[in-house]
Amino acid sequence: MNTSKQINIMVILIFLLLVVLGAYTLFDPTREQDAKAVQTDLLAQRGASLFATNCRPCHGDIGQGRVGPALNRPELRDPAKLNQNQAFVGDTIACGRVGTLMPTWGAAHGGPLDDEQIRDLVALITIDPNDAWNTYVRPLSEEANKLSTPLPVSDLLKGSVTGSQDSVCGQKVSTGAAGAAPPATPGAPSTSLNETTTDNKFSATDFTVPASQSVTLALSNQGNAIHNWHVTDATDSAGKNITTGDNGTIGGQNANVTFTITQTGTYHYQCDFHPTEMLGTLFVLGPGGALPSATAAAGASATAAATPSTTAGGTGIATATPASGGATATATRTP
Ligand code: HEC
Ligand SMILES: [Cu+2]
Repeated sequence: MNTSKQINIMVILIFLLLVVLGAYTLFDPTREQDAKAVQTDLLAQRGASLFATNCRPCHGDIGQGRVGPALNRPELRDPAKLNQNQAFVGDTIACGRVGTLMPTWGAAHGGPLDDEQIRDLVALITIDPNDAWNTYVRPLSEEANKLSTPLPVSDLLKGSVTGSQDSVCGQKVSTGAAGAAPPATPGAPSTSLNETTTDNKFSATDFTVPASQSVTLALSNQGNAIHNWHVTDATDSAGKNITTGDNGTIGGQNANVTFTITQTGTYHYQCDFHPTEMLGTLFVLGPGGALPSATAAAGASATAAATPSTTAGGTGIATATPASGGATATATRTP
C-alpha cells in the first residue's frame, strides 16, 4: 500500500467521522428535549406525592379545589406564561397567603418544604406533564384517603389549620372593613335573586325581598376560590339556616337556596369563606313595601311609602342606590 492511498483512506475516514458527528449534533437537540421531558415528569411525580400528603385536604383530590382554589386550572399551565406562572405559584407556595387558610410552606419562611420540593409542586401545577393530575395525583390521593380522610370543609374553616397572620414575604395583613356591609337602601322587592361570586366579591351587595313569600337565590360562582351565600341574622320560616351550603360552592359551579322570611327587617349576608370581604344587606319588606320603623331611614318613620325612598336624609350615603326602574327587574347588579 503506498502512502497516497493511505492518505486517501484517512481523508475518507475523517470525512465519515465528520458526517457522523454532524448527524449526532443534528439529533442531539431532540435527545436533550427527551431528557428534559423525563426530568419534568420526575419532578411532577414527586410533586404529586407532596400534593397528596400536604395539599389535598384544601385543594381537592386532583387539585379541583375545595376550601382553596382549583390548582388544575389550564391557565396555570399556559405555556405562553410559563415563567410568570412559575414565579406566581412558587411565591404563593413558599410564602402562603397572609390572612387566609393558605399556609406558608417555604423553609426559608419557617415552613416545612425546601426549595426542591417547592420546585416539584410548581412543575406539577404549571406544566402538568402526562396529565399528571390524573395519572399521578389521583391514585396517590386515593391511597392517602384510605389512611386519613381530609377534615370536613366546615372544620377546616374553623381555623384548626390556619395560614400565617404575619407579614411573610412583605405581604400586608388585610385589616378588612370587618363586619360592615356596604351602605344600601331597599329597592323593588323580588322573589328571584341572582348572585355572582368572583374572588373575593359579591356582584350584588344588597337585595330586597318581600316578607312571607318564597324567595330563591341562585348563586353562580365564577371565581376560582370557594364561596357561599349565607344570611347571618335571620332564619327561614321553617327554622332552617339560610345558606347555599356550609361546604361552599367551588369555582365554576352553581347553587340555589329557597327561603321565606316572615319578619320584615334589614338583615345581613356574607360569604362564610371571606367574611370580611364579602358582605351584603338583605331588606325584607312588608306588604306596603314597609320596613319596621327602627330600620327605616332615620326620623320620619311611620310614613314609609310604597316605593322605598332613596333620598331619605339621615347619613346621606346613597351610593349603592338600587336600580329604580321597572318593578320586575331581578336583583342582579354588576358592579
Ligand atoms: C389549610 C388549607 C390549605 C392547604 C393545606 C394548602 N392550601 Fe393552598 N390555598 C389555600 C387557600 C384558602 C388559598 C386561597 C388564598 C386566597 O384567598 O388568596 C390557597 C391558594 C393557593 C395557591 C394560589 C392559587 C391561585 O390561583 O391564586 C396555590 C398555588 C396553592 N394554594 C398551592 C398549595 C400547595 C402546593 C399546597 C400544599 C403544599 C397548599 N396550597 C396547601 C388553602 C390551603
Ligand atoms: Cu367567598
